[in-house]
Amino acid sequence: MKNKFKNFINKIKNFNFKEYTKTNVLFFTFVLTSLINGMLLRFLTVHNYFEIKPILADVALVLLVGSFVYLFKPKNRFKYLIIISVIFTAICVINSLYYTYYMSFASFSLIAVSLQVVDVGDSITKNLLQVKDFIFLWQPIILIIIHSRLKINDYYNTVTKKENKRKRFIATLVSGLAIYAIFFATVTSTEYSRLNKQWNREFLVTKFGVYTYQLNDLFKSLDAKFNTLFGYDNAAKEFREFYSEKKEYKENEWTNKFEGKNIIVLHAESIQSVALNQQFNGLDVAPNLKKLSKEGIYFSNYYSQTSAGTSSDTEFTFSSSLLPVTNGAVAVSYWNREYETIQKLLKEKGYRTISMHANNGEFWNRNNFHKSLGYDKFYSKSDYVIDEEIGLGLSDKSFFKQSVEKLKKEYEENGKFYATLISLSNHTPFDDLDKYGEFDVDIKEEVKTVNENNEEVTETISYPYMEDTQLGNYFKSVHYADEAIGELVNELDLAGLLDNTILVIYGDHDAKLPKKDFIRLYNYDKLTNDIKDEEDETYVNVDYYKYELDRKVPFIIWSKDEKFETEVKTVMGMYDAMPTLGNMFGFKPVYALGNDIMNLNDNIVTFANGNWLTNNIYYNSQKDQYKVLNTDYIVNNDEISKNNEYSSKRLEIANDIILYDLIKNENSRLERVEGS
Ligand code: GP9
Ligand code: MN
Repeated sequence: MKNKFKNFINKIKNFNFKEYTKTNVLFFTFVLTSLINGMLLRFLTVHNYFEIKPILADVALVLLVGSFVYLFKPKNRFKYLIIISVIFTAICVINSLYYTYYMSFASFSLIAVSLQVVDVGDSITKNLLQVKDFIFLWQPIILIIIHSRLKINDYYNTVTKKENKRKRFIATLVSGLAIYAIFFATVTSTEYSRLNKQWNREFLVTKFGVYTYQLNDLFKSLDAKFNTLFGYDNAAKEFREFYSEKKEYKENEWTNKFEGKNIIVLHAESIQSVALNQQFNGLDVAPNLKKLSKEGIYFSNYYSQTSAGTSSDTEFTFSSSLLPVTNGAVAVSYWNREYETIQKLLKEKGYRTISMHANNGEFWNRNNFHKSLGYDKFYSKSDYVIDEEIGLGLSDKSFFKQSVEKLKKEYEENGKFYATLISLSNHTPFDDLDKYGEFDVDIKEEVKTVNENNEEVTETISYPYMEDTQLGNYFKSVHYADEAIGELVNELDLAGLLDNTILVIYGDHDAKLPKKDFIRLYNYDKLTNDIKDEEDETYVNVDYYKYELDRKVPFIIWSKDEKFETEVKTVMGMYDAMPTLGNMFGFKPVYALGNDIMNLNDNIVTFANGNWLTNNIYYNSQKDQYKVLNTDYIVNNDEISKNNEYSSKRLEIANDIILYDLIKNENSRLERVEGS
């Protein structure tokens, strides 16, 4: 044994590296280029520079996969390596593209959702395809060039004579395993747990590298399919325990206040709260929304909780008070489960439930998904005359006008209703500028000068400020969307549809705008037409937390009959809408994960990526760090871990309900038990 070990050490000592590389040119090129691409991807996405751990993981995996090349004859080795290279390159290209759009990484479980993204054709080509996403293609090209050079020099025949195939295979495989062992020895328990859960994908690529991440993702995605078959009992047990304590509904001044009234919900595409607070040259970006928010009940710290399913996730969470799945979109992959929704609970109270959206009914699988949410009728693109187009399709102004006519008819024929109108014009990439109408996002100033006739004249100077930025274009687009909302309110009023009706408006999610534009918005210096110096005492630092907090969206409840003039400042998520509305309209959800905000002074908003927010703390789950939002607030020791537990419990319960169809299955189990 001792001798064997000595021999082994001697072998390592005498190892002729030069000779080894010379006889493995193609393999070395493959390893090196794969590593460079893995690093490049991290540079371009998570800006993770030279961290050793993901490099170790990359080396280990590339060696392991590459080692099998030695089982092939030298002349066939190129074929094996080029196939693997193409796969590795595809992983990098797809993830780079995916990150540009979602700020996250691709997953096998998301294939169906990613195809939906391709459907947004226009915004993909204009917004997404960038040269940097295809830079990775150099790898297979280099491999092809080197291979043809080697062939010319009769390299492969020379190599065969010198090598021991089996030995090389085992040596490479063992090296890969050994490096993996070293790597895994440094993995912390948090990292293990996240690798197991697989939803914090940004974190995983940062720590494990893209190749190991993707391999783990493949196993996890297959595992999820298996789990649906096997993990049921455990999930059902957790579900029963979680809901065993009956939800207590405390009454408050809003209880049953709007019972029996019609409800019009406006799902306002990409409307972010920043737009409501913004003015240019004394003019509001969104004067109508601002007016409605002042007159109605305005929830000014409301956050969307979407995952990959964006618009559809918001529809899901708003309607069911459940969080979306973190792999895939409920609307696409899990629409055929049973959910408790606002629509269904109102139907029990005699409401007719209607949805309206002028896009293709297949988008986000709404044709099926809306039935599953409990809508009696879905009016989609084919029900509208496409007489004016902006961005993705029919303009909001035309959509609203036609929708009011339909709604009037519905009301006359079927009575009391719950109707959701999903707008479309304010969708990324906000570049239909000539259709939005005039709205300048510059700074205008009047200066008095003297002309050639010595007369005093007033001249207007313009400083470009937000002109020609994406955020500036967004404000122009919001200005149009807001004008359309103003027209909607008027048309509803003219049609007599505002009497005895409550209007509910929410921004469906943020508009994915670049951080650099927010830096300009807050720190513009008109004299230099540039950003203020960071040392300047008025400089606003747009860090991770500021950006995340700015992603909030408006939530407004408004009635023509009564002015509430109420602002609710407690932080709130999309999942709090159902219980809050339930209290006001007199329905009581059983499975809601959110809260009636009118009963709370503080709240926890759980985001799909594991981040959470209270009135005082924003917690960043990727970094396991947090920011205290009020300077005089002192964080209690247990608070972070308690809130982490609260959030992961809700993510887990929602995920299990969706995956295992627990509402349906557990209810039918109960019926069986009670019936027997
Ligand atoms: C598409 C519209 C936009 O019909 O609802 O969806 P999004 O891209 O925001 O998820
Ligand atoms: Mn949307």
